[in-house]
Amino acid sequence: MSTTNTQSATIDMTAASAGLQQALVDALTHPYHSISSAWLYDQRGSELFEDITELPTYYPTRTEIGILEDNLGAIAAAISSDCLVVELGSGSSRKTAPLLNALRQPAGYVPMDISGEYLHQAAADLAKQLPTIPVLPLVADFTTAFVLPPSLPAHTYRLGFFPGSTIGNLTASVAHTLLAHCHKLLGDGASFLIGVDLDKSPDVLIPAYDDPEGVTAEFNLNLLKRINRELGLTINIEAFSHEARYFTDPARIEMHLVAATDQTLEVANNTYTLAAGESFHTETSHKYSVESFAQLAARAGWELTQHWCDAEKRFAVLLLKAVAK
Ligand code: AVJ
Repeated sequence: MSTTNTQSATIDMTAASAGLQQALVDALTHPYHSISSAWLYDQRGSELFEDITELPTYYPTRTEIGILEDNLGAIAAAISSDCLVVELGSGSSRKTAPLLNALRQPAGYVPMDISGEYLHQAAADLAKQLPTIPVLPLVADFTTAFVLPPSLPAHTYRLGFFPGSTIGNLTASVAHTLLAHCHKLLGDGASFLIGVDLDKSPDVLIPAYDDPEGVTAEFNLNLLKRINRELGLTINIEAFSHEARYFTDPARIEMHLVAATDQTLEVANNTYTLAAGESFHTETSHKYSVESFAQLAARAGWELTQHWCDAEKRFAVLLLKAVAK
């Protein structure tokens, strides 16, 4: 490691902040200013997302929980006993206890999340609630080629569980890579239970991502506050406004932070400008149909066997089975 004076100024920066600075510089050096949505989820961002899930206009979380509750019996009946449950991006694991309770003798539960602290707390809480099921937390990023913990309880099959329509944050190509990796990792006879938000009228979608209470705006603007705090910058947050935009082909919501007036940003001794009306694109949330998602899954070795929706067909929970190779 170099110890020159010019580098010592950056030595206090954590690895995460260095990554954030790189993401910001990348966004500013490209004509289209895109920043990965992963940066939205610092401590405050995660809290704000939890608040979003309670908003009247943000239907996905409560709709998915309703679908799972209403169909637990049918879901459990379709999944073999002695199955190891692997949850991707488990977070608070709040949708998992009812599922594990309903399954016939699950062999164990592997909650997986990128945030270690959050994960271990959630895993400990769950182990208390379900003392007979071995819980083996795994700190990993599901967008990489992750592997399972080396010593697992004996089991016959594996079930992937990926609720929340988190897969919607991924582009079709990254989603394909993830599904193909899980097909390999979960092995023969595996199942995959996955929550997918369905395409619908922008009259419903836009308020879900631009609520009258302004919580989603705060969630989006928190990225700039995080950047200012972690990178020691002075971006004028008041000059930016939150926008949710709906697009087709592929169907998606995009979140943007739009500059009202020309902005000059000083980052790592370089000056960048953002003209009035230009934006940072901070998140994409893809919307599928059951058929379009089934096609994506089929290309990655998964066959749609059953699915469950709410009465208004806003959200779907899909059960996929691994096609034998
Ligand atoms: C956590 C990615 C599923 O896309 O609906 C909610 C994130 N962003 N409101 C979604 C989010 C703004 C959410 N996911």
